Amino acid sequence: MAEAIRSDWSVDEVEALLRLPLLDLVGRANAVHRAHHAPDDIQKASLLSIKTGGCPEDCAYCPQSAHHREVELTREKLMNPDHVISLARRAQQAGAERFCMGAAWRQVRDGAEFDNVLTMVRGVRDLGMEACVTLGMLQPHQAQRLAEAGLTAYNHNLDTSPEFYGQIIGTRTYQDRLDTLSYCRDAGIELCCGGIIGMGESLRDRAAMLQVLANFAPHPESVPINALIPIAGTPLAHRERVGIFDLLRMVATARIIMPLTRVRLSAGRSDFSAAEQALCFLAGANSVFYGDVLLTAPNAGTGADAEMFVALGALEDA
Ligand code: SAM
Ligand code: DTB
Ligand code: SF4
Repeated sequence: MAEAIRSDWSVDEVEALLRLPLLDLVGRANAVHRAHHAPDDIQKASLLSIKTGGCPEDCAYCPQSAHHREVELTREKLMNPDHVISLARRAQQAGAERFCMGAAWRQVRDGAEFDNVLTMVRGVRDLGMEACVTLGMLQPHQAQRLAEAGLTAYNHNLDTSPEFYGQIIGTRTYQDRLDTLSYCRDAGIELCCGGIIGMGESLRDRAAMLQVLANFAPHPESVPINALIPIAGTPLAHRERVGIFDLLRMVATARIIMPLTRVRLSAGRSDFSAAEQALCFLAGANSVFYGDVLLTAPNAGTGADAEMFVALGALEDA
């Protein structure tokens, strides 16, 4: 019988999972995965930056922060809804099931720009796609309006542990993040909430972040696991790239403690071979960002992904 879904994990328990012998960890994660999901169901989510750069927040990893003046990035104002919807249609034709739109805002302000985002959400839903947005902090009435527009999910990452957070972001608090997440939950919007590894955090920090996520009741419906893309001009530009086994441990542990969640291989995926990604799918990852770019950084191309999905599929008779 499948074990109960828990929301009372301790950091010690999560850290113990992260530290298991790798093959035991992956084996356990695979058993949980198969008890709750079809093993070949991998969601494809396409990303679009609808407003790029010039963000007042100081997130150390992010090329879109106005604090990192050395980053080479062209700022772009909010895109026109018709254009966004036409790109969503194109992503759908390429096989994406979810369309995620990101704006480099600290918070949403009521007015014409927010109204345009609501138009984008309605347009994406009218195509029959799932719609997700990530717009920074929200107030309760804004979450309500997004829900009324038909938004499927709101992306708002915790990024790291409560203890390490202050080393990465100084312009907002962990509690600010938790507040926005609770407004979304109250409005009936699914949560897409995860984090980044490879920013200099300890294994304990990784465990602590996963513990916060797994103690939401219900769990976030999607948990993106990002491997830091060190971007020139950001304070984290010189961090070493995350290795596959660190990513695998993170994915497998997330799967074990959040059995029903979609665990998404997110930023940094293009550094890993199809075989390495296949290990992550075995360990319970069942979603990817799909398309040639993430928000501003390159992603695994759709060509390489098409090859990978063919290789992962059933063999046809020659
Ligand atoms: N401004 C909104 C916010 O912070 O919620 C939305 C956009 S923000 C770019 C979305 C997420 O992208 C961040 O929370 C972070 O997890 C991820 N991200 C940004 N830059 C990254 C990088 N260089 N490597 C990995 N993940 C990154
Ligand atoms: C998430 O967790 N990762 C995505 C999405 N949610 C919005 C963004 C990754 C951004 C990587 C850096 C860039 O493209 O600028
Ligand atoms: Fe980047 Fe979002 Fe932080 Fe702004 S709030 S700097 S867009 S991660």
